[in-house]
Amino acid sequence: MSDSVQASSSQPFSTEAYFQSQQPPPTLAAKTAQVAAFVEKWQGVKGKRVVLITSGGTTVPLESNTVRFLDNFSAGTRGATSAEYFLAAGYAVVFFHRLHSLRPFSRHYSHSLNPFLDLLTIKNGTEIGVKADDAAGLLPVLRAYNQAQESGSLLSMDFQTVNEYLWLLRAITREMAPLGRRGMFYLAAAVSDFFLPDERVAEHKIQSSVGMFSLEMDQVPKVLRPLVQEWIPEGYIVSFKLETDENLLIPKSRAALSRYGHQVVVGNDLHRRKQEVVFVERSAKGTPAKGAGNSRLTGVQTPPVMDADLPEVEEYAETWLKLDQLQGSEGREVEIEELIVRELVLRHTKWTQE
Ligand code: PAZ
Repeated sequence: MSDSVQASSSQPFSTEAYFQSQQPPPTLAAKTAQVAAFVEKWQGVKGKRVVLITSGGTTVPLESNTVRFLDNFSAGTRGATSAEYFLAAGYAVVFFHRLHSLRPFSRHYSHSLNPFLDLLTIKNGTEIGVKADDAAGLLPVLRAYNQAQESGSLLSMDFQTVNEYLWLLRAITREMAPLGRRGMFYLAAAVSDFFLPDERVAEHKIQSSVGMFSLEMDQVPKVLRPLVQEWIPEGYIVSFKLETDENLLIPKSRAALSRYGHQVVVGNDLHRRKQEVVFVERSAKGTPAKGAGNSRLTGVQTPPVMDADLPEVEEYAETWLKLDQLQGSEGREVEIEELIVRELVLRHTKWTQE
């Protein structure tokens, strides 16, 4: 299919035009109410911090009775793993994830890598137990899972299409806005850059009799801009930048930071993402970006910008987190998400105290 896919060169949708023209998902009201109740519960707990984690990839359906859709590689490992570390750090977590992608706790026993039936034994012909070798590893996972269930500190909510993702993201972030600086937004989902507007989605399965099939897609609006400036003006916002060309990682991460004016971009290379990431931030001395992209800092409203319009930025700080630098110093297996979350919690604490 990739040979026949090409992006449209027409003007991209603004966020406003997108929400005016594309249908909301039928679950919007019910899911928004769930988030509202979750936020209300935790807002009443003094000092409790709440993080929204977006996780997994979005789909772009080609038919409304969907047989075929475009997808991406993300399994949701980053989001599901990070959720566990945020819970352990005392956060309440809204885990906004792609349907059927990895989830906190159960990720350790995914059907393909570690099927849970392999952990079980039958005792006395009728009772089920856990194999002794596996019980030690299962115990802390089960304890943490039970703790999250009992305290109600994990709210899981799914999306599938990019349209569902966008509508729900706006609704969830707006509900979380009253948390002010106690809210963190950890945007690790791999969101499609292109979509098919409702009016160009075929109703029924596209027939092979159409002959050659070509697809013209529109650009998904860059919602990070209104998210930072309007939906959650006080939240601590962490976006992720994925690249496959390592030379682009830092410049593109800086450009995102400069353009949207949020707090951190975590850059990662597709193949090295489980071993290392880079935090790109404004350095203490750093001069905020001039013109477009810094309106969160200056209160100035600016129009959308294209790559060519990127503002000049003077100072950034880059911090690499690399598993191989630990060289076994922790004496146990460490996941990169533990380091990411540890660093972010420190920064968020500072942010809430400022
Ligand atoms: O889900 P996963 O663990 O397989 O991958 C995580 C990731 C690479 C999708 C995430 O770290 C990320 O970079 N998300 C943003 C992707 C983007 O630039 O749109």
